[in-house]
Parts: sequence; C-alpha cells; structure tokens
Amino acid sequence: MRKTFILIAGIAILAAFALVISACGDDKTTTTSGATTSPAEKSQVIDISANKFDPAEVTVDVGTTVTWSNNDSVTHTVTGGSGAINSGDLQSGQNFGYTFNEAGTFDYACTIHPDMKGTVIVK
Ligand SMILES: [Cu+2]
Repeated sequence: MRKTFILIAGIAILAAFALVISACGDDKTTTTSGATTSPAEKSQVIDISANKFDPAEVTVDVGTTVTWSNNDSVTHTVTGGSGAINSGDLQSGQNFGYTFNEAGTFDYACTIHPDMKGTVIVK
C-alpha cells in the first residue's frame, strides 16, 4: 500500500517535470520567432500646406528618402540643394521624393513662394 503511494507520487512528480520542460521549450520558440525583424526603411515625410513646409527643418540619416507631399490647394515647388533638389511644379495632391546620400545641410525653397523655406540636415 505504501509502495504504491510512493510510485504514484513519483509518476506525478515526473509528469510535472515533463510539463515544465515542455513549457520552457514553447517559450524559447516564441522568443526566437519574436526576435526576427526586418530592417526599417529610412524615410521622412514633409507636409506642404498653408504655404508652409511642415516640419520646416528635419534631421535625417544618410540614405533617407524625404518625400514632400503637397496637401495644399495651390502649386508649389521644392527647389534647392544647389540645384540637386528640383521637384518642378508640384500640383496639389502630388508627391516628390529625394534620397539624400551625402551628409550636409540642404536649404530649399518654393520658387513660386520664396518665403516658403525649409532645411534638410543629413548626418
Ligand atoms: Cu509655394
């Protein structure tokens, strides 16, 4: 009678052990799959509305693509960077993208509204 009880207790302990080990195994699998990440693309959006670039000044990493989005009701341009950046006429609803592959400070403006100015700092 007593031996049977010890045997049952032993089996119960072994079963509990097996459960803990399998639970640990599950955790490990979840952690491994959760750690998988894809590299983030570098991008920055600048909104154009109410005759303003918003934000007017941005700091980005080398290789970042900056996209200007004309959400205004009138045509603007994104012109500067010593001529490197030139969107031409950007109609309402149009976007213009430029990838900055060199570090530096790039000032730009709208040729239609010279008061509209912005700066992209690339580091
Ligand atoms: Cu403009």
